[in-house]
This record gives sequence, structure tokens and C-alpha cells, in this order.
Amino acid sequence: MNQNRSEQLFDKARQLIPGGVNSPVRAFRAVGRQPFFVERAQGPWLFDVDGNRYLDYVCSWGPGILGHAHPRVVEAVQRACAGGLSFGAPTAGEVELAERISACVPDVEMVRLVSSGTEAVMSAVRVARGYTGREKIIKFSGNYHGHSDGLLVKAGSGLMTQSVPDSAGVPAGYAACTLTAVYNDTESVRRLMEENAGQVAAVVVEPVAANMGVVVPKPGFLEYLRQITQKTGALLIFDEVITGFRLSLGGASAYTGVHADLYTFGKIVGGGMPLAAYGGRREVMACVAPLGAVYQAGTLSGNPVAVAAGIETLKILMEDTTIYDRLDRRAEKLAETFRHKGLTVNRAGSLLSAFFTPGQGDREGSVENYEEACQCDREAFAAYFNRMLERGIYVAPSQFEAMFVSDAHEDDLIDRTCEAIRGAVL
Ligand code: HOZ
Repeated sequence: MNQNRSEQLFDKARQLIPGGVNSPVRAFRAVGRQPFFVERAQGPWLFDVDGNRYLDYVCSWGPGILGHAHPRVVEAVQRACAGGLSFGAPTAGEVELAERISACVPDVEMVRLVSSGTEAVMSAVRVARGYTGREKIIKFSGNYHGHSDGLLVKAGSGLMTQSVPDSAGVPAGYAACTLTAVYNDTESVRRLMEENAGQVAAVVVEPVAANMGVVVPKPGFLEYLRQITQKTGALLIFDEVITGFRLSLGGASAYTGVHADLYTFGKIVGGGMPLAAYGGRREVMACVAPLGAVYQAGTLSGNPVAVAAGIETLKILMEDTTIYDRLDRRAEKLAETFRHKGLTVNRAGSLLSAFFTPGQGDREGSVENYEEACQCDREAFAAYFNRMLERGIYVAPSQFEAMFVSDAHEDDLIDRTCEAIRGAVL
């Protein structure tokens, strides 16, 4: 049988890499097919090794807010590369990136650069524990905070795609310190706080959840988290790995008006390179070594090439804040089209999900938490995914990931996508 290049590569990859991929969702298992292998990407387009072109709404799972290979970002990276790939020593670029993050999100008075979102949230949780002297944390089922041991409890994203709430290999002792509440359910938080009085170091939350599909906070939910953490002496951590610099230049605090003690960023902040960050109130961040007793370090932290990509991306977003209005308008057009087809749509800015809920299109079909997301018809989603791909449009290969709109998705491409949706949602 004649195999195309992607199929050949996947066969070989499966011999060498678990599942043939370096991150599970990329294996396309939830949509019943094999993945294509990417050769290159430009603007809104992905090109595979077999010469196919796809309009890309995955955008590298979030970083690509400007589209792929933005000329200014590429040039900044090339310039940085020519000056050396890694020093393991301070650079002026790190200071500039810290300054820009803090200018966009003023709650971030001090910030530490790391290499991945997983590392950022893991470190922020450690800071919260160090600062409060408490061990337990509260997270929400269906929220994903990376793959560190203590946070892989009722996690969303790839775990939901595989229908496993918890990962094997996490010691019970770690998981025991992680309490799980229900997203959008203040009573579940109140109860946990009461049962664990004086023991909770932090509540960690995706201020707009994007790893069980997109789930927006109900009015009052984040406000309640702010109040109860303040009242009980716990810290509030906004995991903005996805939402940071996406919902708005100021991320979720600017978008929702609720302020956290600590924030974590990834994806956009690194402009497509492996860079992430955590930061917050000066007094809290003063716990981090060498200032304080909470240890966290990394050879590639603040890597000069990644920093250059991050700076240039933030520069572009800071220069032209009309980007966010454009993204919002375009994402709403997609959302409208899905709604007309009877799907349940959750949207916050340029993040959206169309859910194949059992009671499509009516109140019953709302998705406000993990349980409701789990009710979705995965087969219907898979069929839709495949029909979109046949039409040259690549959406996330899982019901439980977001659709990302970028500034490279110009109006005519959005129209073309709406047309494809009309044909692909039966
Ligand atoms: N957990 C990531 C999506 N939310 C996976 C990203 C990837 O596979 O690259």
C-alpha cells in the first residue's frame, strides 16, 4: 500500500517516540486518524510534508496570536541567535521582558522567567506554599496547569481527551495535597476551605478555562475566589498560560476586573519559543531564591533567543492594541456561525469552543464545568473535525481544547471558515 510521507513518518515515530508524538493530543487519537506532519507555517497557514495547506486554528495551542512566523519576530530571533544561543547568565533582554510584562499586568511587580507553563505553575504553587507555610492547594476539575505531579489531579486538556482524569505515576501523597473543586461553583470552594481551615496555601484557577474546551467564569465566581482567599489567608493564582496577553493586553485581570496575587504566563509571552513566567506581588515574589527560601532555577531560564521572541511579540501587541478588537469581532463571527448550527458556544475574546452538547443550542446544552464538558458527543466532534480538515481547516483534534483566532485570520479567511463550518456541522 502506498503511504504518504506523514504516514511513513508516523510509522517510524511510533517506533522511537511514545505514541509517535511529543505531546499526547498531537496523536489525533480522539479524532480517529493519524496526524499530519508539519513542514512549515506562515501567517494563518500550516503546510504539511505532503504538500497540503491548512488554515490553522490551533496556532501552536495559543502562542500564535500574530499568526506563524511574523517577520518582526523571526528577525528578532535571528538577530538573537547570531549573538549566541544560551549563556546561563543575566542579559538586558530579560530585564526588558520583565518590564514589559509588568507594564501590561501591573499586579506583576516582580517576575521570574522559566521555560514552560508547567514549570511556571509548579513554581508559583511552591512560592504560595513557601509564603503561607501551608501545604494544600485547591484547583478545579477540568482546569489544566501543566504536568507537574501535584497538579495532575482531575486535570483537563490531553487527560480529558484520553478520558483519564488522573495520571499514573503520581504519588498519593502529592495528590492528597491537591483538593478539587467544581469550576463556577462557589459552594464547592467554600466547603473545601471550611474543611481544611488554615491549611490552604492557594487557589489556582484558569480565569477563563481553556483546557476542557473554553468555559467562561460565571459572574461573581472569580470575585468569590478573591474574597475567600483574602479572608482565609490563601493566595489566589491565576494560571494565565493560555489567557495571558490573549484575552487582552492585560490578560484576565484587565478582562475580568479581578486581581490575583500570583500569575503564570506561557505561550504568547514566549512568542512561540519555550519561555514562560510567574510573578506577582513583590512581597510574595521576595520568597524566591536568592532573595528568599523558595528554590527554583534553570539553565535555560531567560534564554536569550526565547526572550527576543517574547519581547518582539509583546512590542507588537503593545504598539497596536486594536488587535484585540479585531480578534474579538472575528471570533464572534465564528461563534455566531456555530450557534446557527445549533452548537453550544463558549467564547472569551479570541478563545472559543463549540460544544457538541446533548441538548444542543438550548439552556440544557450549556457547558459551565468539567462534568458538563464530559457530556459532549465526542463522535460528533470527531466527524466535524475530519470534515473541517477535508475542507482545509485545522481545528484542535479534541473537543476539550480551544479554537484560537489570530491576527493573521483576516476577514476573508474568517468568511471561508464560516462557510466550512456550515458544511461540516451536520
Ligand atoms: N496541553 C497542550 C494543549 N492544551 C498540548 C500542547 C501540544 O501538544 O503541543
